[in-house]
Amino acid sequence: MFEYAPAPESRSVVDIKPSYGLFINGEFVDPGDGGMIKTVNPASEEVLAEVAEAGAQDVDRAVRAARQAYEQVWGPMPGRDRAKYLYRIARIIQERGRELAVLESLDNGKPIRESRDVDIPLVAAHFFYYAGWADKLPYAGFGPNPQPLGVAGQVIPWNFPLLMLAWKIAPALAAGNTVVLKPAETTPLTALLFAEICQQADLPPGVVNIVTGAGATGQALVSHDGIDKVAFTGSTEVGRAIARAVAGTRKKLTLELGGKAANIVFDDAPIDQAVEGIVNGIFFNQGHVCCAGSRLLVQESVYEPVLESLKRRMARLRVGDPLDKNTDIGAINSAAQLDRIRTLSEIGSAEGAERWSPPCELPEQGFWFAPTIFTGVTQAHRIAREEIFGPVLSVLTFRTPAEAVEKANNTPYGLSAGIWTEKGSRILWMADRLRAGVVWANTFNKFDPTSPFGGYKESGYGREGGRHGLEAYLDV
Ligand code: TAP
Repeated sequence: MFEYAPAPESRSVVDIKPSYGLFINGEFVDPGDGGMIKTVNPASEEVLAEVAEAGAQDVDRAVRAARQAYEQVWGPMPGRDRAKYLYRIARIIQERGRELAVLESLDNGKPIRESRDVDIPLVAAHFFYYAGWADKLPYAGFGPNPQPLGVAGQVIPWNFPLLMLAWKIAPALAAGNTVVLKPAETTPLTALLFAEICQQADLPPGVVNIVTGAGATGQALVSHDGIDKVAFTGSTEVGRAIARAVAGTRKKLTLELGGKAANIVFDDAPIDQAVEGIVNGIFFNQGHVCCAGSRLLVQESVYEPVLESLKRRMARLRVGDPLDKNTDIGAINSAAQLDRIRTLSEIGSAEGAERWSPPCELPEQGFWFAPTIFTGVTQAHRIAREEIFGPVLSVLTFRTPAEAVEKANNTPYGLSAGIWTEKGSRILWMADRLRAGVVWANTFNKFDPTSPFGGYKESGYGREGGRHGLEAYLDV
């Protein structure tokens, strides 16, 4: 597994400061009523920096700055001028792409190949895409004069730190809102670098405010009276608490929550191509993906060849240093997440499923988990029902397309699904019946800023991306 290790991408391309304040009203300021928290590199457990933990007063200061910027500058600004700022931000993201990718891999643990080739290009693409909408809102199909909502409070998770920021900030700003965003406690650094990019782009002070901190900071933000809109991505449990907190207020709410997607392989699918899609579906980003294909449904007649080929492919996956360009699976983002993955995997074995991982040496320091599959899984098993949010795949079988649909839909979630088959008619038949916000056919984990993304059932409501993503930030 570790035959050859070329020089890792140098971390010297990024300048990490020992300590960061909060980004409020266009400048970095010390927290008034909060303390400091450390953020670590999950691949080494080395402390990367300390960041401010915003208290309720700090959040209040950020919301006031956002309100003033909304009323005096950003709200009244013509769309074509807002677009100029968004294009400028998009270009700076491209120019500083290498720095952003290295910082993302250091703070999150994801392989540099993914942060460099997937995350950062998509971040820039979101800003370019929504910049294009800023002066065309009257033509977006929401009536002749859609209005911004005001100040948006946005809370994001740690799995795609900068990409989730882009999904939230780009449409909000294009529609004329100002924002206060809280990144996840374990991955604040690229949001703070983004704050520097806002300064570099001369974005008017207060349009974007970044308040770092833990859950309590998020809670203070979503329950603040001065915000008009809450956008949250994270767990279903916290999403429920937020829905309760905003119920009966004037705040509009969108929720992007968990998932337990079925990746469905029919017997006519090209096996090698399907296996690549299975691997990408569950091992991309260590499986820390809300729409990960974490339940593999294989048609019984091809179960043996698919499993054999999948195991062969898994044996070639390289787990290790996220900054090494040959790494396929990086570090698990935190000790807490590693613990959750371990616990659910042990429950999988205890409930009778058969566990398999390729031979795999894991580094001693840091948080690691070998790519793992469970076979002999039934729908009653917890590993088939609960989101593991790690590199762990549960394998089930089916006989008929109707049974595949029934099993795929047998989950409280409904974010995504994948279908592998040569038959176009079957793809359409399945897509009509799968209760999932996104259905991929003969591919998986494909994202594009022009496509709306979001869930059914307990995966949340509202859409991000595409024209639909604007609606969440407009009074239509
Ligand atoms: P959460 O624990 O829900 O955290 C998400 C964010 O909310 C973090 O910034 C967190 O702060 C903050 N937060 C925690 N408690 C809060 C509260 N009471 N009020 C307001 N904010 C609060 O989720 P996570 O562990 O970061 O992410 C994993 C989950 O997110 C998975 O279930 C995954 O499926 C889901 N997810 C969904 C999507 C989409 S698009 N549907 C995308 C990514 C992830 P701290 O980080 O400081 O705790």
